Amino acid sequence: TTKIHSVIERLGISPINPSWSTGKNDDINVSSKKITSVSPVDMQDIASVGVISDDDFEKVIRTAKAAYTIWRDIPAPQRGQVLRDFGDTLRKHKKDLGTLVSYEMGKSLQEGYGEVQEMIDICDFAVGLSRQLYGLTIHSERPNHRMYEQWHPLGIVGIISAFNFPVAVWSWNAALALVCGNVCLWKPSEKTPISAVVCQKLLSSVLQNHELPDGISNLIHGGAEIGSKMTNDSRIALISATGSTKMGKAVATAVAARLGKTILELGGNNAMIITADADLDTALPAAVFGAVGTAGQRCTSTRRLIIHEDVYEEFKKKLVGAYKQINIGNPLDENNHMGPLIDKDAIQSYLNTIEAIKTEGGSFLVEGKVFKPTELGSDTYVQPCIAEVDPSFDIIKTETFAPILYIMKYKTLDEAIQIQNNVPQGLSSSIMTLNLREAEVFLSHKGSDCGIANVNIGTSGAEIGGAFGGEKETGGGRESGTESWKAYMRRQTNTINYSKEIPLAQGIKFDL
Ligand code: UN1
Repeated sequence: TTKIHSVIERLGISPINPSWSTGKNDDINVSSKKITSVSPVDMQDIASVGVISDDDFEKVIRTAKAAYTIWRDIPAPQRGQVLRDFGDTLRKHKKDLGTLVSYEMGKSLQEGYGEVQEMIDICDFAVGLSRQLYGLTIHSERPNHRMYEQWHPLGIVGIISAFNFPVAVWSWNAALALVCGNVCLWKPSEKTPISAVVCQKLLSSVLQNHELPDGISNLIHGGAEIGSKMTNDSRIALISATGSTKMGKAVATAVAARLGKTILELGGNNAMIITADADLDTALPAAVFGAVGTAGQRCTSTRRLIIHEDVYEEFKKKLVGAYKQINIGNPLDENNHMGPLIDKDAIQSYLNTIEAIKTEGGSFLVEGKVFKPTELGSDTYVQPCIAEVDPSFDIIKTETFAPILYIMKYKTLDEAIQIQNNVPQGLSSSIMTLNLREAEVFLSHKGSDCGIANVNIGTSGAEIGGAFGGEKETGGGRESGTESWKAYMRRQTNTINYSKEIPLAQGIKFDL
């Protein structure tokens, strides 16, 4: 705790932080409701933020709109330089910010650092992208005409982020949205607002060094009511939301009603298929990290292992052995693999799911339980558990954000793929095999139906260079790499006539 207090001091976190920030201007609305961030590590209060009032929300939107008219005029490569400086700032603060993320969210210190590394990586990506916002040229069917398409920014991009990646997921959205010429309005999870306060401070200082106005990056705080204020506000052109499928459906409905744009990154129910031709020694750490990393609270966490009957017993034994080696405890201690769940509600859904597994007839290879490490005053630590289930169970079709791993048996690859796809979600998937045919079938159109399909690596830990997101109830959005940037821009098709005629398309004659 002395260590975390010096980190909090170095990062300049006040005990009470403003309900909003547009840059150097922010405000503490003393009468506003407060959200106190409590660390799941030891149940200590970290700091508080205010909930934004209606008047302040208007103020923030006004500032953002004004900033947009300036920011969109700055050439994209120069906007890229701002992101480059932000990346360098993050490099400087990686340890401190990573430690805060670990303490506020409860993920292991290594994963806290890893999250900041993802931010640095996306900044690098954004710098390159700032010179590559390419549009196509098209051959016109008319003589002496030229067609092309160009990409323009949208305006205000709203970012609603989840507790499990309190900083990285924001940065994927913000870095691309900003390079594309948009301004951002971020509402972080009310469970992890302090990490967001620090990110906003760091980015604001970079923007100020470039003598840019307030309103390019904006932070507001609140719960679902503020989220719904954003989704219903037609001044926010795009809402990029990460979280549960339930939340995503509410966002999609509200934004669709005003014909706005969304990027949705929702629940996953990710499976690993372990075939008879798998290298079980690599499958084991991949499966265990996928299932217990971030205490099973990644949207890419491995929730289901679909194991060939010939290697089932052998792998089961290895798995149970590996679970005995997992150290659970204070995530700031680098010897621990796994920290706590985020809060009491998460514990409740962990327990409910365990009950549901038992009701359906599942049996536990490693039993789940809640416990309280003696030196820490928190009781949101759990034992990661493994349940043997039948693929027909209902419970395995829902995502529980906890380290509960289902294992099941299969005979043929077709059957394994059918089991893997037979859930409403479609985020990440993987196959462990040294058999080329099996791997290629899994990656083919009749294979995995997920947005992410891996061979011989696990379901979690995607790199920022690829487009990140999934199908079906995962929401269909893509963030981060390849062409995800296009979702933050509007496409405009331009046809230019440099002839002295006015020929019509499709050969239509219109003689005057
Ligand atoms: C999430 O859980 O919302 O692929 C994002 C991964 C990380 C991102 C997860 N790069 O596991």
